[in-house]
Amino acid sequence: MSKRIFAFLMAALMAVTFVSPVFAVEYYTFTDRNGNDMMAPVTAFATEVIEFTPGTPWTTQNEQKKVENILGRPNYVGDAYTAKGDYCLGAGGSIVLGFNISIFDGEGLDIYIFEVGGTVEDTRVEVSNDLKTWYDVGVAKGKTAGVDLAGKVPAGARFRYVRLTDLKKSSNGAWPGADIDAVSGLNTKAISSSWAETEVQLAEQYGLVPDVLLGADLTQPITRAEFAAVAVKVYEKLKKTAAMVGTQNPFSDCSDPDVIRAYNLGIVNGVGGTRFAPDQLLTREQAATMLTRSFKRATLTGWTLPNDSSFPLVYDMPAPFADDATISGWARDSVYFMAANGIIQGNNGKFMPRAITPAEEAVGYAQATREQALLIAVRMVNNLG
Ligand SMILES: [Ca+2]
Ligand SMILES: [Ca+2]
Repeated sequence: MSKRIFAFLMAALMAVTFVSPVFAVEYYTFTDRNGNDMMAPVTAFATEVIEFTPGTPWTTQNEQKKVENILGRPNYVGDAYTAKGDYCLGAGGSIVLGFNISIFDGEGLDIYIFEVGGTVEDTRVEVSNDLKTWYDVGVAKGKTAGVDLAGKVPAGARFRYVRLTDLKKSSNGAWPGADIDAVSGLNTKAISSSWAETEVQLAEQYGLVPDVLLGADLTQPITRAEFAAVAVKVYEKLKKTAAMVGTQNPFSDCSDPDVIRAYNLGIVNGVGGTRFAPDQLLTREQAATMLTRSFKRATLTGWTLPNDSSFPLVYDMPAPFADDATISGWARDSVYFMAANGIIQGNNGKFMPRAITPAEEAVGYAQATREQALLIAVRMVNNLG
């Protein structure tokens, strides 16, 4: 049994053992060119074509000129002139692919190329994290074949882009050059900023990353629905029990199960009328308020959102933030409760609770990012759990 299969079985075992599975990642399983059983996280396949330059000559077949065929999981079907689902590089052609995860040098192979078709064709594989500096990590032999980054990239480096270049092994026929069905990372981690890396790893270990954020770029702003899912995870971790499936859904614009759970727990409410605005982005003061409610619901017997004022938080008031005057009245108690417990910190003395000016609005000032949300969630569990 390979280590990957073993890890998968362990994950499956833990999923049935614990309320909150630590490894919720789903895997795509396949057999490689040598008959080995392999698996790649389903989030690890290329999601974006950054650029491509067809080779000369290129294929005469319109189906294999569809560059999007290379994205997502392998889906090649058919043979000869009925083939579908692959992209033909053309003789010497190249393509740059983007991923929603970071690929790193882990155990064994790190990137897999799913090459299809009758002729086995080699591809040069390069990796980059900024589309400027590229590292040549070797040749993927045709058919399903992987490359190992070991010794070819700086220690600790991670990559969001892969460039494939056909090596002109077979430049003739209807499909000149390599025919690629899919490309995946095998050793991958969430895209996050270096300052958030420790907490993101802890969030994964603690089971605080909801399914909706698996394979998401964590440097991006977090939506209200995504944040509700994180807030439910925090509640479950602090309460050491699974949240019940929500029974009431008062929202006309959202049926997300985590949002409904969060609503029934009193962690979130709507934005007015029957709207939840699931895709709206969250400000930092809204984030602090929602997660404080997760804490209250998990630890204060009898707490509900409507009777919140009967449950004052007990803490030593820290020094006010420099931008204290811009913190909304409804958020102040939560913000300083979090600050007093070392869960949130200022940046140059400011909390940056929300955007005030149109210019601040325009640049997304004070928007909470996904990794900030996970960082706060981890500190809540560490400091209040
Ligand atoms: Ca490796
Ligand atoms: Ca495909």
